[in-house]
Amino acid sequence: MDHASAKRQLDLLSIEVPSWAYGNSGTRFKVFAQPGVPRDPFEKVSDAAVVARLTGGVGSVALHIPWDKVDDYGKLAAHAADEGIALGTINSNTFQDDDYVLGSVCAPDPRVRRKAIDHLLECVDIMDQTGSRDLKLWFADGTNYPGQDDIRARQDRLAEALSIVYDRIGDHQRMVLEYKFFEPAFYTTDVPDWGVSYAHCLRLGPKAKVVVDTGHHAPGTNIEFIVAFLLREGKLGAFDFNSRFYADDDLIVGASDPFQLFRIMHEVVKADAIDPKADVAFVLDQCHNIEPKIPGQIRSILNVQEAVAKALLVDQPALAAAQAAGDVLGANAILMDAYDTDVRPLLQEWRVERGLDPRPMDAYRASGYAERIAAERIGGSQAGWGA
Ligand code: AFD
Ligand code: MN
Repeated sequence: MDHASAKRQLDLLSIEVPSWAYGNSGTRFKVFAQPGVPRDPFEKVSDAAVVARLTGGVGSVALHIPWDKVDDYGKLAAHAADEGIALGTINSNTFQDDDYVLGSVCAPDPRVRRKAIDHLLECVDIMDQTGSRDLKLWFADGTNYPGQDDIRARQDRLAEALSIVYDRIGDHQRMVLEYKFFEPAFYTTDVPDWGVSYAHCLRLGPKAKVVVDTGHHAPGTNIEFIVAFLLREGKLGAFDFNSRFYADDDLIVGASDPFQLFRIMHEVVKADAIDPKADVAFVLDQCHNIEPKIPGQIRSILNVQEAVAKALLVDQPALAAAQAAGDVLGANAILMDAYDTDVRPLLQEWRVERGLDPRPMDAYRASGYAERIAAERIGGSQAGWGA
């Protein structure tokens, strides 16, 4: 694709940032507090909007319930609109209540299962108020020891809960089911891989789709294969972008393996799925434990934009011809030519053409916003994981 066409495609790319990225976060060993961290969802939305205004590639901010519970979601949506960003995916949370010690929707106790289902239905009620399309379902459910519970029975419980929620969501809403191969459960996880998520979504119907969290695979997994397969099936609902070195590290997307991110986005571009009309949500799901929150999000958006720009530069006709001819090295070289292209000048041009500073990170540093929020956000209690 030529540069002008690539820029038009970049105009279409809309990434969703996570509200929880702006709050304090850490590992099970320590959560490091940072100055200026938001104290409520309104301040989180304001920080997300700063990233949106500087990068030009962010359309919405994902919420997490109960971390982002407010009395008036209409007021939060209006605040977001005033700041130039929309409210996006509603992330459910069935992993931080003592009742969920043996699972939530898959728990052996029907009372616990009902409590989890009621939470999911509450999230849909919130979606009706925020105008969100997607309900994110990630279940920490699983077991730690062989024999602890019945693997198939847990799938039956999961299917029953998903079916109840599916019947509740509206015609223009979706439920997106995320998988993760382990953690916090260590022996079985009830939605461990793309196949289980896909099978449940297939059974549920067209409003159920799979979420590919790039940090949720065993080392060495070919994620772009999963992405290509789900795109072909029309069942790729969303990404949760982050990167990992060893586990679900929730590091800055592209930081550990920019080539993998490029290969993933190459499949998305080839499927013409950058356009929001393709209904693939590009969501960041990260935690900036040691780096400043807003710059961490800006870097993440830049990494996704660079991977997409490289993928857009792949000479698709030449690639298809080389593949058809069985020209192994020729086809690989065509892909690598695009990956090896420094797209930063192209992106800087694109930003200037859109009236943005070509260097968003420098613009943020010069804005004084970090100093302002550190000075103003005194008192109250800083947002965190609620863990
Ligand atoms: C945790 C889970 C999962 C989920 C996210 C938001 O591992 O990735 O999407 O929380 O709820 O990171
Ligand atoms: Mn995720």
